[in-house]
Amino acid sequence: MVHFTSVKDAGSLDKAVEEAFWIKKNRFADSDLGKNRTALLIFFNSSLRTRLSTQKAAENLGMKVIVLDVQQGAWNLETRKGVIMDGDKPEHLLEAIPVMGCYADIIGVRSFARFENKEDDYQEVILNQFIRYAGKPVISLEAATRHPLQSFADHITIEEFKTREKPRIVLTWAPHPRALPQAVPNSFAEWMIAAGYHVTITHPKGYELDEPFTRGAEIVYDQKEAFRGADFIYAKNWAAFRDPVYGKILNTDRSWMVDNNKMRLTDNAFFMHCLPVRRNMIVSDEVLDGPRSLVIPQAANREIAAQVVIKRILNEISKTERP
Ligand code: SN0
Repeated sequence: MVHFTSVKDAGSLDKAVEEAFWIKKNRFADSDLGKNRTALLIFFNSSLRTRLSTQKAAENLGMKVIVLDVQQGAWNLETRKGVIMDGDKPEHLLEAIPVMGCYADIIGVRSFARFENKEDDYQEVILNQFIRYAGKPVISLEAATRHPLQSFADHITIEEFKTREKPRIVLTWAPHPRALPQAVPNSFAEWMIAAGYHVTITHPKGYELDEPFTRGAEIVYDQKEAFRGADFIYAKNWAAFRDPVYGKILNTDRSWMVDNNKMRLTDNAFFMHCLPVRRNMIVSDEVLDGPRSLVIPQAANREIAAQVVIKRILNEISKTERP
């Protein structure tokens, strides 16, 4: 594995989960693997879990970690190509990326969809510039269209809690006051389908996701119908994908919130969310604080997912460096 940006970079998912379970029990078994190596984590957007869990995972493997929050203290970075830089952005990504590559063995990047230009977002312009110009392995810490470390952690969590071979997973849209990216639902759907689970997606009309991510899932517009028989409910808000309303909020229908009444329609399902979650918008307190909520185990598995990915990359680096 050279870069990690989607489920495709995980290879066999059975093996990835098996490796995750092993690492969970043997977190410090490879604490020399990353000796004298540096992970640079770059954030264009806020973070709590991703920042902490990725740093922790890299440190478990003996790496040194530098975190750069672009909003706080770094030069404001120009990302558009071919512009005259007479505005408020003193440095271009085209120099910043190879410079960062000089100081790091692995680069993690968080860069959300900007909702300014759908093509730029869906072509992953920023992430791909890192891949092209850093000269080092790149890990997506949530890019414009995917959040693969989250989906991997979600997969590990489902494997820990499932009671049948192929559980019924329901991804439900839920209301939110702001327009949020499609990265988490895209990536979750894509990963769960690749894992071979039975996947249903429910959302109000108009919130259809980009089809390549959801191919293989059943789309049900009636949320209650979708919840029947579910083993896992995964809630998430996202803004519209389709033109001409890309990145817009179409509907804030509060009746889509996940509450105990809806959870009763399921097969005693677990509740999942990637966090941060807006209480009593996305999900009621009673569900989030209830016995079937998995949001904390999911977050705990972020460290494990990141450690599997970083370990594989470190192994790859040592292989290629060997004479
Ligand atoms: C991000 C998202 O992609 O939806 C990160 C999720 C891991 N979430 C937010 O930006 C939430 C912001 C808010 O105002 O609640």
